[in-house]
Amino acid sequence: MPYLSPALNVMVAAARKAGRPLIRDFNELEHLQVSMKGPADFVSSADQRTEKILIEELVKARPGYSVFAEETGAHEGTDKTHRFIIDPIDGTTNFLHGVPHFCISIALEREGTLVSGVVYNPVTDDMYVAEKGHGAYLNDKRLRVAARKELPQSLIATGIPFMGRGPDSERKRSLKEVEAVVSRTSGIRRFGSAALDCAFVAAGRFDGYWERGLNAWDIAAGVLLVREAGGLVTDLNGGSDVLKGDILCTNEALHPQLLKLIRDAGK
Ligand code: 2AM
Ligand code: CA
Ligand code: CA
Ligand code: CA
Repeated sequence: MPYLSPALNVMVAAARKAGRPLIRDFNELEHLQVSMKGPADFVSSADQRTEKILIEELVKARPGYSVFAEETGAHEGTDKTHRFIIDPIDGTTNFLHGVPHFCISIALEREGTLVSGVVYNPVTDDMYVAEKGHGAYLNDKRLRVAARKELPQSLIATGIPFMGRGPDSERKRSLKEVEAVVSRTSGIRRFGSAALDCAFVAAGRFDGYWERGLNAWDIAAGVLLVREAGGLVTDLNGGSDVLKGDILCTNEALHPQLLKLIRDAGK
């Protein structure tokens, strides 16, 4: 059974509560209001309502904690040491197209360190949790990153900058990286949810995952899942600035090989 700290219990309960209406929305997509934050950057009434429920539930249980969430930004609490980082729907494009691959992502930081994380897919009812020092779980099952050591045996996930994210030069660099990785591995997957990509690495389904240009809310919970499953997470310089948005998650054996492949391709 997973170890659920009191805070992680609160986060799991909030994700479940917000997940129920989200499933109803997913089954009635035609009733949603959808607007655009930028080119190909959609937000729906489901993203906004999910975020509202999550913040209400979390702040009710932990008054004073700060919150940083995709749709409403920073909410400064009186407690400066704790911060929830929330992505109400990670994979909105999938959600809006009826593709059942999206999730709720909630992380908790204490003094700038990630201590608890939840990634919840309400369609499959898969609840991924991690608590610093206590491992990562999918429902009741302890997670461990894959043990594969060779690139040709590895299945690697990524995200390719969509229209509107960053300049063309960044998209070209990502496509060069994709070309390098696809030609040296068992293949690439681009599923469209950064948090679930991390969760799949933690579960040993994907051997690695990299992406550039993300935000902290996309990956905060996922980073803790991978670390607690025994994986290695760095930025794409090999450093520890992982919440800045350029990320590589994999096991210790593949990490140096993938990092070199990706960096050499982008030069
Ligand atoms: P979002 O669904 O919360 O916006 C995958 O590349 C990541 O990029 C996802 O975590 C997704 O988070 C974000 N993203 C934002 N806009 C996107 C788009 N138009 N297509 C794909 N991913 C998008
Ligand atoms: Ca979004
Ligand atoms: Ca996201
Ligand atoms: Ca989102």
